[in-house]
Amino acid sequence: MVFDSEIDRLVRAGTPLTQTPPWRALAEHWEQARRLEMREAFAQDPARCQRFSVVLDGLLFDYSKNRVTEDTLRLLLALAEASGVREAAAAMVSGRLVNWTERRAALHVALRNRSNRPVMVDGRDVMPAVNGVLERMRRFSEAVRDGSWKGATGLPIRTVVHIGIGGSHLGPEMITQALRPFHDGPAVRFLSNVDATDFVETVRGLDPAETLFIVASKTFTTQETMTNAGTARQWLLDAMGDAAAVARHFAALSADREAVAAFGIDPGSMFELWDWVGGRYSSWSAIGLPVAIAVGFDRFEQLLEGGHAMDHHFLEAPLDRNIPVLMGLLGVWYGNFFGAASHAVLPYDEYLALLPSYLQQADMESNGKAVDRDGSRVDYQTGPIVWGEPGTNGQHAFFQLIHQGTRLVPCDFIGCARSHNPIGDHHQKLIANMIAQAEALMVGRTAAEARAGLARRGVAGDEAAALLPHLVFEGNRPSNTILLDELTPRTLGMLIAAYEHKIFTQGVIWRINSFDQWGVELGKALAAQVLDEERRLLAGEDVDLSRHDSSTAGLLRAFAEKAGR
Ligand code: G6Q
Repeated sequence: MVFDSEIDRLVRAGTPLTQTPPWRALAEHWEQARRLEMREAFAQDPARCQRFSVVLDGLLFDYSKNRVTEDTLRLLLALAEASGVREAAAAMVSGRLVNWTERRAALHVALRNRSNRPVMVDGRDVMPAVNGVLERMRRFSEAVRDGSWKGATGLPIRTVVHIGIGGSHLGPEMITQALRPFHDGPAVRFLSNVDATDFVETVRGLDPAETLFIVASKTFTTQETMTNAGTARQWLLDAMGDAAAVARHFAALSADREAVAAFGIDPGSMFELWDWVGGRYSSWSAIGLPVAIAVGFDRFEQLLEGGHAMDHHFLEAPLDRNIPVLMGLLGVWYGNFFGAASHAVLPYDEYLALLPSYLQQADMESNGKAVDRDGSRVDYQTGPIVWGEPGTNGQHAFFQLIHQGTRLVPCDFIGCARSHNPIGDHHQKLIANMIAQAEALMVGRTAAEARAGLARRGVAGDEAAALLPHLVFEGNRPSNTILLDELTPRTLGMLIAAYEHKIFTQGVIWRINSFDQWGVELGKALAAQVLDEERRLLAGEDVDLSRHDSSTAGLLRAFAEKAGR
């Protein structure tokens, strides 16, 4: 094992995690802390916001609207210490095999290591390779942007289509969309689903002679991506008629040089990533090429700088002032002690519309695990269900449940002080909504307040009594608010890295491997097997489906019958 914490030693000696002293202290404390009313805590301590917030470069993290006291934090921080969060972080950034089930390092920090300090993997510094690929990305993105990269007929590229899925898609698309105000390069579209509709709609209206496809796949074997890449190549060849055109219209982002060459992509247009870059942590690598093409390489570097600044903070700041550690601990507090099953991400910024689905993968694929570091089934909750939509839209949809439903849903509100589109009072309204929602979730509405409201409306007697229970809001619903000065490549980099380290912190506390994804691998293998059976059924063969349950076999036969008609 790459690090050995106090809790590891206790667990290995037979004490379950939830019976270790730091965990038990929290469980005991929870008995009274669960009764804490935030509204009273704020009334008693006018400095609560100041006490429970951290400012870092253009990012304010306010966690004062949480069901915590100084004691709660002290106990949560003790859990982080005893879990070895610091040691684990040091192990990760020094290239140790923190992804032990795949015998790999997890070095996304090296991709944004602007200090350039050596990072060793298997005794070799990876920084020269990282910087080499970045330099090639700079040259290539500049050539595509300034039109010196020509298509096969001599025309410059007007549209880039990025083909990838999962970790090779969600990050680049989310970042490209978030940085739209900075777009000054060719248009960028994203193609991910194996559903041909996605292909048809993505290339609709494009001229092949002015289109560049970027095939992003670390393994270069993923069914969806390779199918889309093959269809894109055919679409190009149908229009251009010359196989040589592929070299001018395709680039690849991958760890597999041979597979890229076999597909027919020029090695000069291949940008490498390495096995120590996890898919969902790969936007900082060559996988970020579409971002660099859209907004320019200098801005891509600013994104890396923001990530690097957050790495520095995560590694150096005391735990009680450490944004990702605090985010992680609050998640543990709600998930493991209050029983919250989900976590809502609510960006009040249209440019961050894809952040919830990006974080859904980052978090759920990383911490959706039920087996601990020693291979034992855990008997406590691990990663939450992450979901969300931008505000204010969400307010008119699912906020009802967060305010008055039976489930506790801790929320992250994310907004920016300055808008890229300061038109009229839109931005004031947007942010007023965000701040008001967080406040309303916390304060709720008491029966006395609801009664007073009814009286003001002239509703009294039996009618008021009947309505009253429906108008009461329990309140005491927790949220964090992250306020960025402005959405820039740098603050976006900080935000993403903060969430990455939050996820890591939680993985360490839950003693799980946040860097593997056997569930995804299973999906990849199963699809291949079933596809083979489906094809044979469609060809009219008599296929033995007895290995399947009757539902699966029945669905396969029904599909073949209906599709074959
Ligand atoms: C991410 C996962 C997964 C992966 C995709 C695409 O961490 O591993 O989402 O990114 O399955 O894989 P390829 O990049 O190999 O095509």
